[in-house]
Amino acid sequence: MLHEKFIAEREKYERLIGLKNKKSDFYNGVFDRYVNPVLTSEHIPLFWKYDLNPETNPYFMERLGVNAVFNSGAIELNGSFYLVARVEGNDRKSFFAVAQSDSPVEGFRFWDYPVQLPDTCPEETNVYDMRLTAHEDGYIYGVFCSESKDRTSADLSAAVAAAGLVRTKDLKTWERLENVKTLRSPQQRNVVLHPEFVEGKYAFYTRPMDDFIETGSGGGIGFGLCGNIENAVIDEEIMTSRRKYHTVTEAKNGAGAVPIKTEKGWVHIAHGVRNTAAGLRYVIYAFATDLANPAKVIAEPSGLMIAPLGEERVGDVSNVVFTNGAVARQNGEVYIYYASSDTRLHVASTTIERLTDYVFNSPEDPLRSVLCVEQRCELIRKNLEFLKNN
Ligand code: BGC
Ligand code: BMA
Repeated sequence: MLHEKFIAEREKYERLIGLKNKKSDFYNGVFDRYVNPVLTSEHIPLFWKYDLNPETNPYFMERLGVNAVFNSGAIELNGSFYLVARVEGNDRKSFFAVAQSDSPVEGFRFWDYPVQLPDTCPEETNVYDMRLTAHEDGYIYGVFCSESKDRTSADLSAAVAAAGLVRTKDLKTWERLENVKTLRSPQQRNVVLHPEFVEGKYAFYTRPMDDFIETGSGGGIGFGLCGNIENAVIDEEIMTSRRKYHTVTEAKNGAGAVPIKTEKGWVHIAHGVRNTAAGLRYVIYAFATDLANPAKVIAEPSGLMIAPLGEERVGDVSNVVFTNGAVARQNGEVYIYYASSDTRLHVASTTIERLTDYVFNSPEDPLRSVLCVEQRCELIRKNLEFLKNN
């Protein structure tokens, strides 16, 4: 017999999955926001959380709750959209799970089981933030953060972050490769595999850091090459988008979605962090690198592209938006999956044309108030002139 509460909860769940999404009235010309998040903890199947048998669970009680669903890798395969989300149990451990839909903005349903990663590192405690790269070698790679306790420190919360690496062809069978090693950086998070070979090698965006939280001498988003993907060793990391004083990237920055190829360059949708009295504030920003030399920044519009807005501002880790996945379609549509406050996953939509226009034609940050005022006055002067004549 089914528990009556299960029947009621199942109806709620089906209503949620069937909910139609629509663009919100937010406007900035760069991207659109959608009203409903695409994934939340409520999207987790009931049979992942409850024991459905009334004999062993008479009160229909959650036995293994799920706290949050957020930072997700994203890919389109044969006309379906797949999100490999970060699911965080009530126990604070994260894991990956695939949700699928025919639409990029609604209807995502989790597969019956989460991803069971091959257990190759006994000391690995937590995994999160997978980037999915459809590489020209024919595999889909997943690069994620593999976190372990720092046994050299007396501090119980001291941790080590490394870049884990898996590959698959169907998102079902995952082959685990050696963690990516960067010889000059003791810690790594936010590592992304470039989709094409560069100089005949695999190319990674990295984020060198001295410590688990502080990037220390790490100057920004790095870039390095390696010959062997099965035992990836990057000996040199050169800097692409740098952290800068008094900008949105001052405390740290990191690659987000896999770079999107456009006629004018690779468009990167990354995150920038600054420190505040209220804690770290994460925003999303964009830049472009050269088609032939994907490490070289050729355009970087001023400031942030997506900031936490309204309800997005509040959650487990408030004042955070974060992306690690976008889908750029053949027809030019782009869907950016971004999570808010480490709690839920949203979608923003734009197009390759708009993104390119934004990245290449928005002014750069002149880095000082006095110059920023000049920059703005120039825009105002032109506009007032324009309005006089139109
Ligand atoms: C958390 C991540 C966070 C990182 C740095 C990890 O333990 O799981 O969400 O990005 O710490 O603060
Ligand atoms: C990090 C990331 C994310 C998270 C963010 C804010 O460093 O790797 O997992 O969204 O912090 O907590």
